Parts: sequence; structure tokens; C-alpha cells
Amino acid sequence: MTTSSVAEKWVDEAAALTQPARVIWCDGSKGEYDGLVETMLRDGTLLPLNPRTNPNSYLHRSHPQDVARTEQLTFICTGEREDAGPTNNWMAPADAKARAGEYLRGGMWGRTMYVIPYLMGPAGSTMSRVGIMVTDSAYVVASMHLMTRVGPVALQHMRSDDDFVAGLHSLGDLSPDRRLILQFPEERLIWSVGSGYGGNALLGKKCHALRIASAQARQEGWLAEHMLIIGVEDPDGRVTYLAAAMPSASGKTNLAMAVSTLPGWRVWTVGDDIAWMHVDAAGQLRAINPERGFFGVAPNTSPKTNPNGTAMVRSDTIFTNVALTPSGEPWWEGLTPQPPAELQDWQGRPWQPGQGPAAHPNSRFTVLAQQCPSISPNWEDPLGVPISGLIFGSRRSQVIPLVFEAFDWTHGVFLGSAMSTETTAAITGKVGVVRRDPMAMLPFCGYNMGDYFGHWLATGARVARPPRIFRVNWFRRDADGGFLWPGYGDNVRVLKWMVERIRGAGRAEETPVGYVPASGALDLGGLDLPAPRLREALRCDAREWGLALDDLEEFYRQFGSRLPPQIDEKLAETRRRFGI
Ligand code: SAT
Ligand code: MN
Repeated sequence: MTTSSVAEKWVDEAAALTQPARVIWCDGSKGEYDGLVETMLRDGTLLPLNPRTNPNSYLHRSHPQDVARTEQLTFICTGEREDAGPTNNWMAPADAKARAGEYLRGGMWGRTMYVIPYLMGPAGSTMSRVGIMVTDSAYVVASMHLMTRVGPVALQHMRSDDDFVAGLHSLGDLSPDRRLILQFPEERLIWSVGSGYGGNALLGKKCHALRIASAQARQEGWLAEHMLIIGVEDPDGRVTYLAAAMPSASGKTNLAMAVSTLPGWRVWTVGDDIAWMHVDAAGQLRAINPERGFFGVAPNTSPKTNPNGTAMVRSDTIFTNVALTPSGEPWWEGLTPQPPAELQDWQGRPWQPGQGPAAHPNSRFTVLAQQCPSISPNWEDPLGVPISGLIFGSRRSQVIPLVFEAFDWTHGVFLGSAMSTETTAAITGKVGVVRRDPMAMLPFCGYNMGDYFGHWLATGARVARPPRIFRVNWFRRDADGGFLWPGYGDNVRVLKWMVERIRGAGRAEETPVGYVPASGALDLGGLDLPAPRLREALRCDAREWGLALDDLEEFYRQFGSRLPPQIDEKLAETRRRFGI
């Protein structure tokens, strides 16, 4: 394998700091993957699952204090604090390296350092980007095999010797007290120490493809977003591509693989977590999925909620922190209505019903995208797919209607910037707390969020026909706490309305917050949903919105002059429309 001297020099420096016993350059081959699995089965990092029911599948149990992203230990390290902005944790680059350097120095002593050249994006795409990460975790290497394109293909896509994002990862002692996830967007560099879990450790995902890439995208004139990508096929076979931003563990994977309850309609999966979007020469917004696999939340994935997701993890899957049946099958809450007897919980302890969840609420499956039955035939098209609509969705029990459409691009950017959501187990901390999460990028924007809104506005101006922008909330509840909307496969009814709007046919009613489906415009055929419940799901209330806008105004204030005036103006315009 040929490598640039810049890459070799950087790897030498990483080795000098961490002092591994040996350095192995990964080639991404099947033999390499099998060898890693064998090593991990031997040392207990992986447990075999039942080869009959779950061929080539394994269970990994993480350290009990290392089960989700730790946002409080995640930093954007820019020369100027202002460039990280008020929504990011910030550390000066030199301080960050001094602190993390203490945890990393000699940290790979006696161990293997794996060097992983990886490609984010399809081979042959000018939108794809290269990373080179080093790690002392075989589990991370195997996961990177599934989540990215590892090996010579990566190095072949470097446009110059230094055209890669460098990532240094070490498990350290896995203690949150000595854990830091550091992004240096100005150096295109990542340092991560003290965690082996998910987005903390698989550096291609959140650290590279969102935090570093968002900053790079701003400089280069594209968008790196926390979005799924789908193709919605109508009964005539016409496919409309949409991208949707939603916070972690809020249904992106389920929506990306939805099985339509509407006859003749079908959803094709292009990606379930990240979209890189460029404006092409004709002014069309186009998206690629930079990832090669899915790192999805297991709990509540079932033949009912996500039949494609359930089918794709039947073989060749690494599970993390799920429960285990006596016959060696993985299990998690929601997979079957009743838990099987004699389960072991996610830490390997005997489990009885009533003892809390058997699988960790943020337990995951890691699997190649090509195993998904609904994977789009063109999902690796180097040109990406043309995006006609964008969706911002969050998890709100109250206030936010099931679906509404922005008046125009600027209003849509405002709606995205105004998102808030109830927190989930995907991040360490309290679950169910409402927090602001603009465009589902709060934990992932690698620069000042005020500038980020400005970049969105500027991108819209470059698109010939800007995609329609929609806001959704599948999670609104009635007074008794029940969900107002059935969700899952029935969400395709909402997608159908969006496609009709994009084509100029769907009927809508104007409200102060945007266009909502007119009476009868949502296809509810075959669904038993009383009209008052739908009205309640679509309702927007001036008093509730007044309070929400007060809160939003306070959120905006912290950006000072970095907040684009158009965003502030849209807030004022919403108040005027409500007459509040
Ligand atoms: O960041 S992870 O990859 O661990 C999962 C998520 O939060 O979306
Ligand atoms: Mn995500």
C-alpha cells in the first residue's frame, strides 16, 4: 500500500506519543476482519452468538461506564473560542493536547496500534473524503470495517499528500474522569481517549463526518448534516429523494427503512444518519451517504417497528450491550412482546423481569448497509441522489404539530434552527429533558452555530430550485400520554403528502408556522384515526408557541452578531402572524 509521507509522519508521531508494541496498517480485507474477530473471541472482547440463528454475529459488552456519547467531555478546539460558539464546549488547542496528551502518553504500551485508512462516501465520488485513524481497539477496527470503506481505496481518494482527516484514538482506562473527545477543525484532527463506544470511538462517524466535515463543508461550500437519506417511490415508479435531520435515537433508522402501509408506495434507504450535500453545476442539491453501514439503536427494533432493520441484523452483525438468551440469541426490549426466560442482561448478569431493561437502552447493532432489504440500488452512486425535500424532526410530546411546511428556504432554515427535542439514551445524562437542538446538530456542529445558520442561508441562494423544507414530530401525545400518531410505516402517509407538495399537487392550509395538510389531504386510507385526533396532532396554539418563541429568542441572544438577521426576522414574523 502506498501512503503519503505526510500520513506516515503523522502515524510515527502518534506512535511516539502512545508507544505501541507494534503498528499494523489495515487493508480492509475479509481476512483481516476474520482475524480481528478471532482475536476478540479469544480474549473475550466478543462473545459468539448462536451460529444457526445468527451466523457470523457477535456480542460485545462495553465497560458499564462507557455506554453512550459523552457530550460534556466533547470539545471543539479552535484558536478563538468564538469560532466554536456558545453551543459547543471549547478548549484552546494547546491546552487540549496537553490534557489529553497525559492520558495518551505511553497509553498503547505493549499493545497493537492499528492504522485505519478509511473513505467516507462512495468510491469514485468527488464528494467522498479520506480519514486515517489510529486505535488500540480491535473492536473499533472491526466496526470501522462495517461503517466505512477501509484500505487502499481510501488512500486512492486523497487529492494531495495531506488530504486526510487524522484521528488518534486510544481506549485509555475507559474512565470518564480521563476521557476527552477533541476535535481540531483548523488542523482537521481528532483526538479521542477514554472511550470505546460508538460516536466517541468510531471516529469516521460523528467526529469526522459531522464535526470536522461541517467545518470543512462551510469552507468548501457544501453541507455535512445529521440526516438520513431516502427515496420515496410512488405507485408509478417515480422516486423523490428526501433528507431528514432528527436527533440521535429519534427514529431516523426506522424512517430510513420504513415499510409503507400505503399500497404502491415504497421507501428506499440511502442512509440512516449522515448526509453530505453539494450543489451541482446545474444548481441541484445532491446527497451522498458517507457511511458504509448502520450503527443503529437496538431497543424497540422489531418486525412491527422496523421489519427491514430486523431482517438485516440476522447475520454478519456486531451487537453491543444487548441481552442474551440461553440459546445464544441477542434480545432487546421490544423485539418480542414478552422477554424470553433466563436472559442475561447487557452486563452478563442473570436477569428477571422487573429488574429494569435487560438490554442497555442505547444498545446497538453494527451492520453493513448492503444487508438492508430496502437499500436503494443507487445508494453508492458517486454523483449522489438529487434532493427535493428536507425534513427537520424532533421528539416533542407537546406544542409541535405532526407536520408542516416552511413558507420558503429562509423560513425553513429558521424552523430547523428553532428545533428542540426531548433527550434520549444516546447521550449520557437525563432522558426526556427538552433541550434546544437546532437541525439535530447541537452535538455535532464543528463551528459557531450562528455561522452555521448563515451557511445554510447562503447555500439556499446557490440552489436553482431549493428543496421544500418540512418540520415533523411523530411524538406528540394526548392528555393521557398516548401518541397521537401511529408512526413507523404510517409515516409514509406524511411522506406522500410531502411528495405531492413538492410536485405542486398536495393541498395545504396556511397557519402562522407554515403550511399544514388541508382537511383530507393526508391519505388516511385503511387507518383508523378519528378526525379529532388528527386535528389535535396538527394543531398549533398561539399561547404554547408564544412561550416557545420566548425561549427561542433567549437561545438566539447568546449568538450576538453571529446570528444572521434573517433568522431573527423570521422569529418576529412568526409572532406577527400569531398576533402575539
Ligand atoms: O454518536 S453515536 O454514533 O454513538 C450514536 C448517535 O448518537 O447517533
Ligand atoms: Mn446520529
